[in-house]
Amino acid sequence: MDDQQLVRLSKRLSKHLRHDPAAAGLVLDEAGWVEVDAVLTALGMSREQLAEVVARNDKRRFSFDGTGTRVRANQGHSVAVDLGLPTAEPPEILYHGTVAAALPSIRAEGLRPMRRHAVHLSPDEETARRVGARRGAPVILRVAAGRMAAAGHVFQLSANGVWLTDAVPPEYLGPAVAQ
Ligand code: HQG
Repeated sequence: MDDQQLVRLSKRLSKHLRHDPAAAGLVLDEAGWVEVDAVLTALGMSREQLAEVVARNDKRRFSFDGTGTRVRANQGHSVAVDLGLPTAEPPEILYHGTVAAALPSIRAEGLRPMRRHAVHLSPDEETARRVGARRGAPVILRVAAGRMAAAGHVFQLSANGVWLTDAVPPEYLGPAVAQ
């Protein structure tokens, strides 16, 4: 399939596997999984197309389970799911890409999950820059993840390399660096 179709199918999958399964008549289990056959029927795609979207997706947003009979989004949900990810020891520094307009509120209350389940943190500045750039001119905040973990904050690493945590209090945020 061409790149445009890949993006289109990926967006539809994201919508239904993260945010609105009911709109496609799908029901996610508590860990976010749904039967592949149900997805194919609901979204009108072939098994080969689904496999290609899962394999070629630029951010590896989706995974099949071990048997290949179920599929889920790796992170980014707004519906209630417990992905069951193990807790992981983060690197000393993680990064968060955002825009300048959000900074006053972020400085006051720290990073919050907003409409998602967890705050998403990036392992490197380039990834954070791209995340921030979705909303405008990106700025990057350094997050003292090592200090947070030492203070008892829990981190999880999604299957596609995104670090997840409940919230980042302002004292763990470094200066904002415009890109
Ligand atoms: C901001 C995409 C005001 C936060 C990306 C962000 C990522 C605050 C926005 C993944 C705030 C939330 C997640 C506060 C946080 N006051 N604004 N206290 N705390 N914010 O989309 O991190 O393509 O939910 O800075 O690439 O931008 O969907 O989070 O601007 O990996 O796979 O509130 O989503 O991946 O926005 O992005 P989001 P995010 P996908």
